[in-house]
Amino acid sequence: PRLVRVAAAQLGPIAREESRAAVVERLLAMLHKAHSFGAQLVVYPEMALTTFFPRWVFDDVDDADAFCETSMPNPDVQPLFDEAKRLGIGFYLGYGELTQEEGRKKRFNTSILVGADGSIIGKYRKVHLPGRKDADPTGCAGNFEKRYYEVGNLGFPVFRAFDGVMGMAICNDRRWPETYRAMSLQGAELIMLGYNTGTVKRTMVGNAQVQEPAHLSSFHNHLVMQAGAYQNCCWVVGVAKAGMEEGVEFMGGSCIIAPTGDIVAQAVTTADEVIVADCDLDLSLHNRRTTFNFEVNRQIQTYGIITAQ
Ligand code: ING
Repeated sequence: PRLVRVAAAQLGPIAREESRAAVVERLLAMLHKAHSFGAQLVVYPEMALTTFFPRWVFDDVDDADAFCETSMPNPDVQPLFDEAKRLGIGFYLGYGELTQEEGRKKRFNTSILVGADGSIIGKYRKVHLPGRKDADPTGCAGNFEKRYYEVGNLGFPVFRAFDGVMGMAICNDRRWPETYRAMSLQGAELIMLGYNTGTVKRTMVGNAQVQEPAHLSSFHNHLVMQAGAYQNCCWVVGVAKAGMEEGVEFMGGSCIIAPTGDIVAQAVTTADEVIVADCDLDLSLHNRRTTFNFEVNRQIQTYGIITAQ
C-alpha cells in the first residue's frame, strides 16, 4: 500500500493585529506536533497567516493588501519553510496573494503545496468565491470575498507528489461537486483544502433576518466533503480556521476522510489542534475500477448541460 501519514493542522482564531511572525510560531508548534506523530504532509487552513479580513467591508478596497503576501516564501514564513525542510515534511498553506498580472494588481485566495525538500510543487487559486462585492444593508452577510479577490485563474491542477496524485481546493470550493470531479478526472487521489466557515448563516425572509438551524453548518461541512471523497474515489483533508475570531464564530470539524466517505480522524476543539491519519492512496483503486469506473460508467455525451450553462 502507498501510505502517506497526513496531519490536519487546525488553527484557532487569528486576531486582526496578530503579527505573521506570531502566527508562524503557532504553525511551527503544530509542525513539530505533526512531526512527533510521524506525519509526512501537513495541511494548514485557508488564509492561515492572517485574520479572515473578508468579513469586513473596507471602503478603500486596497486596505486588503495589508493582509496579503506579495511573495511566497517571504521573510515572515521562511522559518516555516526552513523547519519543514529540515524535518522532511511537506505542507499545504493557504494565504491571501497580492500580485501583478496583465498590467494590473490582483488579489487571489491562494494555496500552495510545498514538498519535503522545501520547494513549491504547485499553486491553486480559489475558484468559487462566496459572499458579496458590496456592503449588505441587511447586515446578514459575513463574507465579502468578491470585493477583494479575483476568481482563480489556474484551473483545478493536480500534482504528482507524496507517492500519489495530489489536488488542492479552498473553502467554498468544497461545496461544489465540479471541484472534486475536475481533479478526480485527472487522477487525484488526495484533495486537501482549508476553510474559514462561520457557524451561523443568516438570510432575509421578507424583512426579517432568519438564522439557519444551527446544526446545518456542521452537517453541510462534512456532507459535502464526504460526498466529494466517495463520488470521486479520493481522500479529502478539510482543515478549519476555527473559534471566535474578531467577533465571528468559525466552525471547527477539521477531518480526514477516506475514499469510502468515512471520516477517519476529526478535530474536537476550536483551537490549534493536530489530527493525523495513515492515508492509503491505493484505497481508492477498488471503487475506481468498479462503481466509479469513469471510462466505462460515465456517459459524458449526456452531461453537456453542466458546462453549457
Ligand atoms: N466561507 C464559507 C464556506 O463556503 C459559506 C462561506 C458559509 C457558504 C456557509 C455557505 C454556507 O464555507 C468561505 N470562506 O468560503
